[in-house]
Amino acid sequence: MAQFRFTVGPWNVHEGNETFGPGHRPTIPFEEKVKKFKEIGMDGVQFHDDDAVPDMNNMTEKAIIDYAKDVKALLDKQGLFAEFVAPRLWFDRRTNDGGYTATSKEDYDFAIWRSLRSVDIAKALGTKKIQLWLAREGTLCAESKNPVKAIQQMRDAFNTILNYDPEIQILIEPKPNEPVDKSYCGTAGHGLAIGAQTVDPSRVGLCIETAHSVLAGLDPSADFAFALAWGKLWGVHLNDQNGIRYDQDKTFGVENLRSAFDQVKVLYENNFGDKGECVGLDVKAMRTQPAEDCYRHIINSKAIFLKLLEKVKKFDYKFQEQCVKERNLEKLEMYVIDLILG
Ligand code: XUL
Ligand code: MN
Repeated sequence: MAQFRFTVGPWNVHEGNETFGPGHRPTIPFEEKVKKFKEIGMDGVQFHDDDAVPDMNNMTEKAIIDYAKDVKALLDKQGLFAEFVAPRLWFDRRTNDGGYTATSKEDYDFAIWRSLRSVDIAKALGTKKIQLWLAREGTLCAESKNPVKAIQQMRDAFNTILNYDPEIQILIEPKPNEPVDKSYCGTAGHGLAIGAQTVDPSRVGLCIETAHSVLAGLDPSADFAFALAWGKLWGVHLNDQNGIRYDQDKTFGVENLRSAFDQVKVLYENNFGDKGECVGLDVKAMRTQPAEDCYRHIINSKAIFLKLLEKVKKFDYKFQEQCVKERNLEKLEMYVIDLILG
């Protein structure tokens, strides 16, 4: 029986900034966010490396680990765990044009340095999971890179991380575009393919995000199933997305309710969570949301997930079987709609 544990990252409570305007909500200190996460029913926290250790570029490797240990104590105090650490390779000027696929050796080395520090931070926080959102691994200008070499270089970077610590696991979070224009590793299939080329494919899996599947023109629940079929769905980022446009990170289920139902269904049917996998809610509040209620999107995402879970548990497999036998999929479809609406 699937037991779901919910996680979010500090970036999921943001000031409301977007491309066309700055944020207008005040910045909430990390410690306050963590306390609130517990209050609203989260079980764990997701981290970018510098969410855990803010000034890490200017710190020694030992100081980074010590700082991360203090963050672990803070989590322990709240009864929360760390799900993963993700090296933030999309911020720095040096990784503007890719980290693992950088065209300059210095920039590549910086990306590796940050990635290995993420491993150190993960260990200090008590997790084995390194999540790689390959934000800038691709091109803004196709002719600027040798694509074959760059993709092999990305595999080399994964190998360096895997070789650095024999326990560490990599979760690739694929996304087809944004901020990069043309991604080299845009889908679950790409993630698994590159994982299979590493020194230890058994330590490379996936975190699939609803919106990223939609952006690739794919169905999120089918993407989950694809990873589940090989035991590779090690995390999910649930949210919602209105078609192929900018990445929206909407509250789970608000745009495509039936798709959200199917996502919960496939997770439930396959005991997602039994091996410690978490239901990550990678959602962002609308820019209009007032500061006094700026966790509402997280609260709603969990509530919608649990409401859909109740519906999933009522799914009549006998009726489904009958409809399939009769080839009466119109009948089955109406049943699903009635179940969701009922
Ligand atoms: C961006 C995205 C990130 C990652 C974590 O599209 O989903 O928030 O999940 O770095
Ligand atoms: Mn995400």
